[in-house]
Amino acid sequence: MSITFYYGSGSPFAWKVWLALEHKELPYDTKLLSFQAGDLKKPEYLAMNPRAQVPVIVDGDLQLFEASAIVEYLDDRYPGRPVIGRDPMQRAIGRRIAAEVDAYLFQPSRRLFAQTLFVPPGTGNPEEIAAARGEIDKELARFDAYTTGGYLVGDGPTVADYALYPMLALIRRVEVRAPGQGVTLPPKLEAFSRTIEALPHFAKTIPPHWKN
Ligand SMILES: N[C@@H](CCC(=O)N[C@@H](CS)C(=O)NCC(=O)O)C(=O)O
Repeated sequence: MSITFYYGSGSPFAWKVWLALEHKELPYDTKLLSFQAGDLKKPEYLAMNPRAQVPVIVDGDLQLFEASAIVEYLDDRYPGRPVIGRDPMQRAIGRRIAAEVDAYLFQPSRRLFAQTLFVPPGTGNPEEIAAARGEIDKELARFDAYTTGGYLVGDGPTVADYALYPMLALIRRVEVRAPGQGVTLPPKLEAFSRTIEALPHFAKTIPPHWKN
């Protein structure tokens, strides 16, 4: 039976799960939900995720939300092509970096996105934008120290890469959509982004509305 993957275009958390599904070469169907159309607030969706967020997967009797829990489940349930890492030390470090993305990089990023990507052009609060950019810069310096431009843990992609890359891609997109208000990635994180984008399964996971 195939997994059903509910996602929203451009959600970094959904993107993490999508990269993991592809990495593990699992069969899955996608359900693209529209934030604007209120798909996440519909009763049938709230029954799967009362927090009204993407991603969700359905696998047999299991309905699961929270991206990190989903990735953990996929590796437990389908151990082939592990995505968390190969040995206990790699697994611990991969989980730690993924947790750091969620806990520390996402917070200022979400504030920058709110003032640049999700408001009419030029209407974001300049002080809020400046503060968020400063905090993102500090966080990026930390993540930059984790990479030489290749994978974050070991010699292949893991959950650490699949957590960090989508957040970096969104951060980069701010400068494209709101020139002058974005953040420049440090060189090693730029190289890291190229490493992930070179993965054979990467192109399939690009947010659909970014291709237009
Ligand atoms: N901790 C959650 C975060 C999920 C989340 O924040 N999803 C956002 C999109 S990035 C969402 O669905 N927001 C609902 C909305 O904007 O209406 C996870 O890891 O899955």
